[in-house]
Amino acid sequence: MITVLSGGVGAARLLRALRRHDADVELSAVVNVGDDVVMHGLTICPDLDTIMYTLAGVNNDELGWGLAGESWRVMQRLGELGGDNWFGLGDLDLATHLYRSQRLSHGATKTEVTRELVSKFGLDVALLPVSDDSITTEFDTEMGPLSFQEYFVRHHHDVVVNAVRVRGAAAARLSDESRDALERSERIVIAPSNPLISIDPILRVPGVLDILSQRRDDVVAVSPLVGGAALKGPADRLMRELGHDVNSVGVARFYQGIVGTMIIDVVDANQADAVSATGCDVRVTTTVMSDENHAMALADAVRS
Ligand code: FO1
Repeated sequence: MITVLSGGVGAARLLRALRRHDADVELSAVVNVGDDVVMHGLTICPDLDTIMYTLAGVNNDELGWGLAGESWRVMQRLGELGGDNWFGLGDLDLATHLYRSQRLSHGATKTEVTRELVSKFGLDVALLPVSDDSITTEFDTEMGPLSFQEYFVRHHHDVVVNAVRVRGAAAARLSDESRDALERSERIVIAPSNPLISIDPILRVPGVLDILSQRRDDVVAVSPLVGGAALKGPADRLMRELGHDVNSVGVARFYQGIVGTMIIDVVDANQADAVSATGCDVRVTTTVMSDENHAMALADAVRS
């Protein structure tokens, strides 16, 4: 069994590669819920949905979120009515949020609803919200406090961030399913997701750090920075603004004590010694899953 600590796109691609690499391995993902948001009364779980849509092969590759072949009639009409439409909910995507929200309002947990959706999408990967309790990532910025999606979508993550807060994480209960996956897996992988806003909210849930530090030799992290830059999103900018080195060494320091092996990109081969000096093994391979061969190479590195 392999369990992947997951944010959105990078984790989705890694999970897809791991599934293609070995059709039989038991795969699960412990997924960040700090980006989750209630909009128009609907509960939206961007990381869970990005992974689900990607594994089902129905994701919108250009946008990196939402569904392929999407239309936007509801948002257009909402705008005409003067409603908030800066957070784009496609007509097809809305069905997922309606389904989830109705089930939650009837007392189902996020874990249960996700299991139902995963089964309806015909997937054989267990997608596990790290907790069923409310966890909300927020930013202190030059504009004042912003919610995750205000920062990320409304302001295009183009605002100086002074601090990140993960409200609710310290009091959240690690779901039984997530705990079981983390304890039972022979390999735990930290996906090439944003360490500060995708992985950290998972690490802050009580119990996760203890399990990872005890199982350190089985934990492999893939650096999301290549040549000092993130492939997508604000990881590089946030690392700089929050005082971390903006390279794989900075990522390795962030994960110090919980990771036995860091996988860094060939572009960063010259950082291998400095990464290793943080106290972990280093594997150098291609980490950019730009085509099937590269994705398989990364899956190989993660498993070996
Ligand atoms: N990202 C955007 O950049 N613009 C959007 O309008 C947007 C809408 C959206 C709707 C549903 C969903 O599941 C995700 C959505 N995202 C959108 C992506 C998402 O908010 C972020 O990429 C993640 O939260 C960061 O991991």
